[in-house]
Amino acid sequence: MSRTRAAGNTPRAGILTEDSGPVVVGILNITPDSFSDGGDFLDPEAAARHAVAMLDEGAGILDLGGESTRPGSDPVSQEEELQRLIPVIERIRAVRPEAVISVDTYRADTATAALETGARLINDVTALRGDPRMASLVAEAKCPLILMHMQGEPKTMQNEPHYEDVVREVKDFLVQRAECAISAGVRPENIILDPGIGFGKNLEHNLALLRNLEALVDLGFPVLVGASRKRFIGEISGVREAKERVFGTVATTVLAYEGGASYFRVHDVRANREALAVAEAVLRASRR
Ligand code: HH2
Repeated sequence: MSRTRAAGNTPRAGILTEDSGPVVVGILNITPDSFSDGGDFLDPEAAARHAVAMLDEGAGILDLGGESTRPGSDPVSQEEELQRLIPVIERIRAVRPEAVISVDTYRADTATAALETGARLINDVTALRGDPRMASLVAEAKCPLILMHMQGEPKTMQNEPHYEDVVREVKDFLVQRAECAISAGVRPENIILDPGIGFGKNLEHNLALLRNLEALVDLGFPVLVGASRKRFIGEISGVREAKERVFGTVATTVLAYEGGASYFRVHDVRANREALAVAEAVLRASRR
């Protein structure tokens, strides 16, 4: 049976409760080189202010990153990653202790320090392949875990992405990574799956995944979509400036919600939150 959105059939897992609707995940990149907001939030005070603004606009989760994974990016040292993340987590916790903070990292030591400082979710773009200690750490912490698909690695992933059948291959990969997480002791109800829009994927691949999200939703884990401001939106809309790709991003959010996704990782919280509220109301209305 297809799980494509109709009222009341959202898979419940991670931090979702029985009555939570779609969850907006606000992006906070504490980096000098992220593709759309690099350098904007390197100052911990500016980062914390932006975090609070996103919470006020309706973000249910904040996703903090200390290393860009944009195409062509280089990794940073773990020390640098921690120096960027920890002061910002501390500041957010001081002013909004109830905020749900996710950390975008593939390093177990970074995840440990972030969880100790008050983060509650781990967003691993390598789906537990980046650090052999990550699976057991998350299992022990009993925290939600986002498993994302990526072909290749950020430095070279957009050179020539290739698939026979992108939807089937992404689905098979995520099934295998979820099994790996569960066998390491991660609770199934803590797993969130993500097709990894733009990670080793061209325009056609991204569109196929967004159009066929139910292939992932049908696996029974909640699905997160992160299309915000990405290059394929610029290719379609002709908007070159990443920060101005908000309207195209909103289209992906609404369609992904209709396709069954539960979490939406975005830079522009208010626009996506309002669009989701309207989409939710329409989809809850009865159909003749
Ligand atoms: N996309 C980015 C980073 N992390 N995590 C998940 N789970 N899903 C995504 O689609 C995803 C992600 C890339 O976007 P952004 O954080 O805005 O840029 P950068 O990697 O340049 O910091």
